[in-house]
This record gives sequence, structure tokens and C-alpha cells, in this order.
Amino acid sequence: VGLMASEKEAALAAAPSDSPTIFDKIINKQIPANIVYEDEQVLAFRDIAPQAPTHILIIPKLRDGLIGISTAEERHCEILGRLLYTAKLVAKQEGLKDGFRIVINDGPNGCQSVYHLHIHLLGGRQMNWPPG
Ligand code: IU
Repeated sequence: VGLMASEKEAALAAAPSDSPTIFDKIINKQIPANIVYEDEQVLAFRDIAPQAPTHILIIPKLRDGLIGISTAEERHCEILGRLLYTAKLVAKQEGLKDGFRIVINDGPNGCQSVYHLHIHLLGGRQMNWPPG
């Protein structure tokens, strides 16, 4: 990603795949991340390229086939709920009392660049609609 001009370029260069991603290294503490929440199933850390004053990624520690939301199966319903609930907890922890946005990018059209499901939590400024 380092030489990519934009997140969009990175996303278009990244083919959907079930190979391990950089998020495994973050989960295993092999590379540093600014972790804001952790429990047995979920990890939340600050995005390295923040698009808002608060920009946090919420991920399942065990990917279990969730390369993105489009690969979800019924067995994932519990972890999916837990990820969303964690986003709410982290939003509160971050003091986002005037609101926030939750985003899941999926596949090339959705500008997904890392194929380990993640929820973006964005806040601390007025968001716009429609998104780009
Ligand atoms: P996307 O929805 O797949 O595009 O989101 C991936 C995000 O992961 C993106 O916002 C990157 O800035 C972020 N990220 C990161 O926080 N740490 C990393 O080492 C890498 C990407 I690679």
C-alpha cells in the first residue's frame, strides 16, 4: 500500500483473497497498532490513514472465512452483531456524542483493500452524503 497514490488505487490493486492479511500481524502483536479496545473475539485499533478525527477499525480476531461482509454465512451472525455492538461501545468511549458513521467496504467497487472483515468507525466531524 505504501506506494499507492490513494486508498482507491490500493483497493483496486487488491484482489479478493483468503490469504493472511496484515490484520493478522496486528492481532498477533507482530506489528504495532494503536489499540483502543480488545476482548477475546474483537479488536479495535486506529486506522493508520485516518479520514476523520476519530477513525477506528473493528475486526474479528478469528477471520473464519469473513474476508468481507459478502462472504458472511449464517454462522457469523453472532460475531457480526458483536462487531457492531463493539462499534457502539468504542463510539461512546471516543466521546462521539453528536453521532458517527459506520462503514463496511466490500470488494473492488466498495473500495475494500484489506480482505479481513472490518468495520470503519468514523467521527469527530460532520459527515457528508452521498459518500464518494
Ligand atoms: P478498506 O475498507 O479495506 O479500504 O479499509 C482498510 C483500512 O485499513 C484503510 O482505511 C487503511 O488505512 C487501513 N490500514 C491500517 O489501518 N493499517 C494497515 O497496516 C493497513 C491498512 I495495509
